[in-house]
Amino acid sequence: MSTTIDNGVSRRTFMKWSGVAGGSTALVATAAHLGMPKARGENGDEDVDATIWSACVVNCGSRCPLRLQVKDGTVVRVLPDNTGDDTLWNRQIRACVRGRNMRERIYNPDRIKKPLKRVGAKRSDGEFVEISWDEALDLLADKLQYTYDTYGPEAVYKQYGSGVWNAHIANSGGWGRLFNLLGGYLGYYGNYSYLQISQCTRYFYGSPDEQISNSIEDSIENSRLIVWWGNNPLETRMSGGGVLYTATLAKEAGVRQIVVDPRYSESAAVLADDWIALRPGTDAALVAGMAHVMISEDLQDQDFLDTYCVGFDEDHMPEGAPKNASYRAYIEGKGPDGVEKTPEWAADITGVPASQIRQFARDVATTKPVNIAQGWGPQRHANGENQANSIYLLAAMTGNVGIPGGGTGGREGYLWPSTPWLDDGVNPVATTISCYTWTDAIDHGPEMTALANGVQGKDRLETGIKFMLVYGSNMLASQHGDITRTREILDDDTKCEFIVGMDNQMNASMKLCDLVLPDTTTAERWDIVPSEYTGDMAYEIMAAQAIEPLYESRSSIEVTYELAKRMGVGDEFSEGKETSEDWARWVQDTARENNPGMFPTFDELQEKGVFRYTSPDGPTVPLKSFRDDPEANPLATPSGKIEIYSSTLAEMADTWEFPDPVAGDEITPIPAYVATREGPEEARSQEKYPLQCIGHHYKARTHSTYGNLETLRQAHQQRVWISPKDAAARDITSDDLVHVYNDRGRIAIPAMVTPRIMPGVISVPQGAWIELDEDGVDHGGAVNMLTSLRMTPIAKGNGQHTNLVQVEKA
Ligand SMILES: Nc1nc2c(c(=O)[nH]1)N[C@H]1C(S)=C(S)[C@@H](COP(=O)(O)OP(=O)(O)OC[C@H]3O[C@@H](n4cnc5c(=O)[nH]c(N)nc54)[C@H](O)[C@@H]3O)O[C@H]1N2
Ligand SMILES: Nc1nc2c(c(=O)[nH]1)N[C@H]1C(S)=C(S)[C@@H](COP(=O)(O)OP(=O)(O)OC[C@H]3O[C@@H](n4cnc5c(=O)[nH]c(N)nc54)[C@H](O)[C@@H]3O)O[C@H]1N2
Ligand code: SF4
Ligand SMILES: [Mo]
Repeated sequence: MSTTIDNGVSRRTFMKWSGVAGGSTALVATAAHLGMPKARGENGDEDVDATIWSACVVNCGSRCPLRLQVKDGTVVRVLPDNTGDDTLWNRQIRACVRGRNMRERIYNPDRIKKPLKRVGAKRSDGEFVEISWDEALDLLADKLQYTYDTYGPEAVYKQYGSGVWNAHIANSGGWGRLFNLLGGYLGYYGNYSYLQISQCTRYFYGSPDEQISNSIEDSIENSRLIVWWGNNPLETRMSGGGVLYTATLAKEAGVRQIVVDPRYSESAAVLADDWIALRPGTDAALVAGMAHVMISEDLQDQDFLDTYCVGFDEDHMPEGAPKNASYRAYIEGKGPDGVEKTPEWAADITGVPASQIRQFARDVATTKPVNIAQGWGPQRHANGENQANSIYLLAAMTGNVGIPGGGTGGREGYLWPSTPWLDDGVNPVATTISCYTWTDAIDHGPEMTALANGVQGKDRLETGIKFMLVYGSNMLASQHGDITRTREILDDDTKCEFIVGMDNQMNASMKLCDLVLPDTTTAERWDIVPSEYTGDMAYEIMAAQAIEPLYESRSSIEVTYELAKRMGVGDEFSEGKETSEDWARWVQDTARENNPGMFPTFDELQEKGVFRYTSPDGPTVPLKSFRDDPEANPLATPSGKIEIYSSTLAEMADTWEFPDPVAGDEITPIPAYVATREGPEEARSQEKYPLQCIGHHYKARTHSTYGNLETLRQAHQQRVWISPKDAAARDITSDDLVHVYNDRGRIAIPAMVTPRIMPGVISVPQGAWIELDEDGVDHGGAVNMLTSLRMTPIAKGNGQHTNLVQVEKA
């Protein structure tokens, strides 16, 4: 008998009784409504059997401990961290509204209960039968072996997925280790978070990844100004252990703060002394306008530029560069385009008044030191690479790089954890694709080349993706671009022949798989959880098993071990470790071995719950050694200096191929402003899709995770931000149901009419759970119905914030 897997609680029903559309008189969802076990009172240890240290491990950029109180084998209460205090270096790592509702995720009706096998004719039919674990593992082993035998390891793909990113063991769940033992798999480079900045930084700073800036701990002490550039830490770093807390302390310490964002974000509202509202995708033009002011008023740090950089002016160009190719020539209108980049020129593109550009330029150039902390919103655009490099450039022009209180123009710095992740071993396959191009690799893999598609390690792919693992990921149907086109590609099962998913919630991507495996939640297994982007206070959290696995769920590391045994590599896989607890002990023992005298024992950590540590070198000041002695500590760029003009980029501009180019398919050796497909110019030049649509990361969810919690759906509604001007032109008032659409898709979503977003721009909080109707309209409000699969020019990445749309009343 086949069953269509549904979400359990009907969301439409919920929308009615919670008053989402009306925006008032919301009922509070009770445990009984949600089908969860009864909760205990608010506080204290009375009447519970145990209080167990656990954690929220989603990829929100922070991490939080949770104390799970258990009674009769059930989690009855979730309590936050109670170690530490309110001081900077010993701060309490208080969980946000999401983690505190963890019970609702553990006991959610969407939990996958048993292995499921597709029986629908098409993947998108979403029809499954329940099967046993034995059948599931046999099927999986067969398909995997068949793929290796028929197509070779390059046909095996492990999909990007960040749902368990920061648990040392669950992160890979053993899948990479297993595939490596079996012959390897096609890897990807970069990530959806910061693919563009991670690829372009190597040309600017010579760093193989994004170049972080000074930490906010350093800024509290030493900065006179922090510029949050396309950066919204109050919403994207919500843990009490992270930047939400340090940024607020910086505010209390009197450090001036400016936010550059098309939206008056939570960070703008709470932190900012000034808000610079610009059109999305135009940051490089704003920087150019500011550079014009600095040059005209001689405010740039010329000594720094002369000593540490190449490419700023004609006297400091790398050998072989053409005349008038410097950044200064570009600003003064002496470059190939012949256009002077005056504040008025920049105002026309960015929407920021010229007077404000002048003032902002003077502020940034004359307030010393300043930490320009760049978020990843600017680089998630069709011209994301130049956006990111232009913001770096501003830090260099003002001489803030490598000094206390200053910064590189990258994202606020942190201390990377010293605890080890599960060892995946070495992938025998060297070929990789950009993480955004897997739909291409399924659709027409063998046509993908190094020069046109960014294939690395090989000139051309030999085969398309034939087998795909989707673990801790909602990429197939929610988080990748262009949901409708992606579903079409996946529905053709002659292309990707087998898809296996493993999750603990029946998300929309699981519904597109051929085999679905029920994972445990963190509460049902052991792990060790490291901090991540939490600033200079790093920590580790004990995530102990609090309850037995629900239903027939099994932890991934135990499932991959079973599979390894079936496929003849059991011993190599386990090296004596069989359970999640064995592996958690291995993490702690290895951390202790690698860092003598530093970490507590496994048993001590189980008692303490949280262990905090800091760097003996003090707060993070990146590139300090380069600043102190550039001869002795050159950067890894060809010149050893900061390359404002990059000869490597110039060469790529000549050799890389752009088949069927659109506006923006262009590489420039300097961080020039490049007008792209679906940018502000195009918005103005036609009437069909006149609004720029971005999709900010939202406090209701971490991407799609927590998106099926009724409590959070009530607390933080899914609504599209639209300015009063654009709303009035369409006769829209707040809470009206509107349609947002373009040629790629259509969503139905309530409006939030607000002056907190600039005219001409709308924002759909990203990550909503899709609810497609028969016509392919999404009633969940998922922004990726509107986004494009087109790659950015250098990184071949996800310009998912670059979209043009129209909005109309439903
Ligand atoms: N339009 C647009 N799209 C975007 C972005 C954007 O800004 N705009 N942002 C991009 C970014 S930065 C990212 S990182 C990606 C994120 O995209 P994803 O990595 O797909 O993140 P989630 O949507 O949170 O999906 C994570 C999945 O992991 C599951 N999970 C949680 N815990 C466990 C567990 O213990 N075991 C298993 N097996 N699964 C678990 C969750 O249930 C969820 O289904 O989205 C990208 N997509
Ligand atoms: N609550 C919550 N926290 C999260 C996540 C989540 O989903 N929810 N996701 C986590 C993950 S995986 C990541 S990668 C990070 C993402 O962190 P970011 O990528 O920094 O987050 P975004 O919201 O995409 O963008 C940050 C800000 O940039 C603005 N912006 C968009 N386009 C432009 C532009 O062209 N120029 C400028 N100047 N600003 C622009 C947006 O309005 C937004 O306020 O957040 C992490 N934290
Ligand atoms: S979502 Fe992030 S900030 Fe919130 S509880 Fe989880 S780890 Fe902490
Ligand atoms: Mo991300």
